[in-house]
Amino acid sequence: MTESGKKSPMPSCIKDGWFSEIEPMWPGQKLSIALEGFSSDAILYNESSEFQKILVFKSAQHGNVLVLDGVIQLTENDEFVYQETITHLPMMAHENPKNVLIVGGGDGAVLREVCRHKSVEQITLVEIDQKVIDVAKEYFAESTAIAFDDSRLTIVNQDAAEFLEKQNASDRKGYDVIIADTSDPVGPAESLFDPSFYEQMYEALNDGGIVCAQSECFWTQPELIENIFACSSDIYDAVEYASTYVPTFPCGQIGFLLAGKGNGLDLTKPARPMTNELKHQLQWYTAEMHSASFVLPKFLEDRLGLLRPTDEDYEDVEENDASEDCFLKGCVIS
Ligand code: SPD
Repeated sequence: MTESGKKSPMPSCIKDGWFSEIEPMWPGQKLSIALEGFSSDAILYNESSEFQKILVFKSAQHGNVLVLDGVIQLTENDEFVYQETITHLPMMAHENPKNVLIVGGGDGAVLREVCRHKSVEQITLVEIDQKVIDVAKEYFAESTAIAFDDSRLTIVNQDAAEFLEKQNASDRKGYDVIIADTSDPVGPAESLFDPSFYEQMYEALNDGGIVCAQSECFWTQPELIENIFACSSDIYDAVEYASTYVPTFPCGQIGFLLAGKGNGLDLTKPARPMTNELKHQLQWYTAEMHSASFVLPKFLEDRLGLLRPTDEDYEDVEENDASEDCFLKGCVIS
């Protein structure tokens, strides 16, 4: 039933008890997830907000699933991978993050992860669609939407590009970390993939500040990634691309653009040790995972123009050396 009491039409992405994700950004493929009991009774919410179609259903194997405009945003079963990666990469690459901006993130999961950091004093969450927050509080109350009561949080319902433009024109203090937890660049998040938004985020950072933005799948969107990486390299002082695995996202893969303001930043390593408390709370992120996220396939490194060691960086060892190791600037590679 809709909120006005009328029966909602069955969404076209659900047929015979299966949800199928079909999107022109990834033509020729569709991930399908079974509804619990293969029944439309498992549809928990199916309404259009001012900005998008919002669907929540209970799945057979993946817990509750949040879908915006027909695209999976999270399943309760695997969401921790994406949320921990997009959050703790920038939070741990920063030495002491105090003021954090979350762009989007209405499901509350990035907020949940940011709140684990005791150094944080202020969190601003700019979500254009309050309905996503309301739906998350109702249907993801025990998984993603558990930190909306945190006293450090301010919620703003506004387009994040407009929000930053206005804020940058004022003399408000900047952010240490900005996390752009957006949907795909179709619909309400389109403006958040524009180079001008990357400029706005740079301006909104403190010195030493770090941006981490959802940056799509390298199998389906390599051009978009290449463009965002190139434009960010013109704007920021340090730029990297990280990748992780999310089984219910297209091709099971999603990437993140990390970019920093200031000299001497190394985004590819944690800047400090994790507390034992944080270690125990997480399921995916570790210091090793942090570095490993930046190991990319050769074709993507080539597209992004990332420098790899050349043959001249290697020295062959003596032919009679039984180990046949070679040496790269002091590292042994067997
Ligand atoms: N193609 C799916 C990209 C979804 C990214 N947003 C996920 C939001 C989870 N907090």
